[in-house]
Amino acid sequence: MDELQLMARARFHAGAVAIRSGVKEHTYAELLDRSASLASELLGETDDLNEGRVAYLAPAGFDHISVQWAIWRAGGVAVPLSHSATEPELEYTITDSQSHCVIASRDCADKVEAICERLRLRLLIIEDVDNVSGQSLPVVTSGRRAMILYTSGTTSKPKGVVTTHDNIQSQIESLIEAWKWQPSDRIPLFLPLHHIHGIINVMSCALWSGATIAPFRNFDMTAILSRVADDAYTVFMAVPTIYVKLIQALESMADGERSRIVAGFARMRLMISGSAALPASVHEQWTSLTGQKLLERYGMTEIGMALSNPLGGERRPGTVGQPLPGVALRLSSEQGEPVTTEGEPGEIQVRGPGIFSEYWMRPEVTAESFQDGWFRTGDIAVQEDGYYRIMGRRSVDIIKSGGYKLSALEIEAALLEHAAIRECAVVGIPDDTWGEAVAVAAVLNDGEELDIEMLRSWSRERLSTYKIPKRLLVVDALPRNAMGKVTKPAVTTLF
Ligand code: MLC
Ligand code: AMP
Repeated sequence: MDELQLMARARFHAGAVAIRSGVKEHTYAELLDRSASLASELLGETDDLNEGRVAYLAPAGFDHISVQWAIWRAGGVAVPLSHSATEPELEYTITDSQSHCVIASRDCADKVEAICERLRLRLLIIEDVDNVSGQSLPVVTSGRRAMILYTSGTTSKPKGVVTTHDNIQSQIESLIEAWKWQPSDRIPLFLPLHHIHGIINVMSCALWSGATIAPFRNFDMTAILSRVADDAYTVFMAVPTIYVKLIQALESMADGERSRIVAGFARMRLMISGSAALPASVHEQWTSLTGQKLLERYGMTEIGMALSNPLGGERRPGTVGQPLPGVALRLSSEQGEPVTTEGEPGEIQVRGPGIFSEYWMRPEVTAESFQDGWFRTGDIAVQEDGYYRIMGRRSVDIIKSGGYKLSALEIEAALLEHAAIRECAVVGIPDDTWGEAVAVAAVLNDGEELDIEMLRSWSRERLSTYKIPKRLLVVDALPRNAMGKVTKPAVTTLF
């Protein structure tokens, strides 16, 4: 096959509207044309990027998608950057991925200009690239690397998760089958586009199906709700924090306005929650407000989506359903034995064509993440009446806040650079809106003083908003184990 499937499918849907932003529309044909021009600019004198990494930063929309497709069509590996990242965080992603070029929209360029100058990298401004026609593009086989997404975890710096075109195709096809995506679907896209939820579940599934995306720069609740009332969308995907915020907003509205919006939600074909645990109480509140039963599913950057409540059958609050098409899943005990008894907890391990190929430039970490060919997610679950329920994570160093995965170790490393802090331990504490909020217990250097506001304003230069501590507890000493190593006790004993 000469062309990647995504582009071949776009040709099939050429005249359909791929993106609708207010009154502005872009067809699939326009995406194909624009991405070909950008690909040709990226290629310059070469005929194939040969998996060279290209980092990019642009708001959700026509330019963003054109750039992603251009990188793929030129044979490159797409490295999406985060809008909320600080300069040191952006520089880390660009250098760790060894990107040779950065593409930005004009309004985002100031975030990467200084980095590109310092690292002597090419900075391509999307709006400066002219449209050209008749360019020849390389044949990109689907086994090649396609994307690197940065994910936090039990290492102090985020790791690059590499997926091939084949991995991505499997992840998409599994969801198209399970959730019956159709060309008539219309979905708002407000989740960040440096994470799998926004990139695969929303953007790529919609584009694969010939559906229409309505992009937003971020979660603009007022604009989105007014479109919901007008029946602009058939499918809706969000993290639990967003449903909590929506419930709060709907409950504080005047009756007339609320009933118009609620009726819009009620008419949607499908509403999905994922990326963090959806409390059963939120699930039930949403149903009583809108009549919609949210479909909760479970996934991870490294594996795509793995478990889902059914489209057609019972959607059980507090559970994540059953394995999705193409996903083999097992629970493994602490001793590494398969768990086969209902109600007995084990680590979720996954196998299948959608699983990532490697952590970028970290062969040892990649090898440690698999057990006999099964990817070890670090999430603990049980099976109850045939449905899986997530119980928590193996590591306290992983925090999920607002749907973002955060590494306690990364935040600790940043905070230790503060002159007042001698030692610290970062943990996630339960939070009704954010799922977990970042909290820090710190031992100060002699004679130093620190309060949460001082710490937060200092952190702003170094950490993305959602990594900035929300609580600080100054302690005389941190708890230690027999070896003298700091341990993290249950949060209730700390805060
Ligand atoms: C922001 N704030 C937080 C916070 N994030 N406070 C506590 N904890 C957090 N995590 C604070 C800010 O400091 C600010 O406070 C105020 O909240 C508003 O910030 P904001 O950034 O404007 O918030 P908002 O726009 O409302 O964003 C919330 C959100 C966003 C839920 C829309 O966090 C989001 O888009 N999350 C989705 C992340 C995602 O896509 N994850 C998927 C990963 S993939 P102040 O005081 O400054 O006003 C994955 C796999 C899978 O997980 O299964 O899908
Ligand atoms: P990320 O590494 O950002 O892709 O986040 C993946 C992690 O999000 C998983 O390992 C889980 O811990 C968590 N997660 C995703 N979906 C759910 C869910 N429905 N319930 C509980 N946790 C979830």
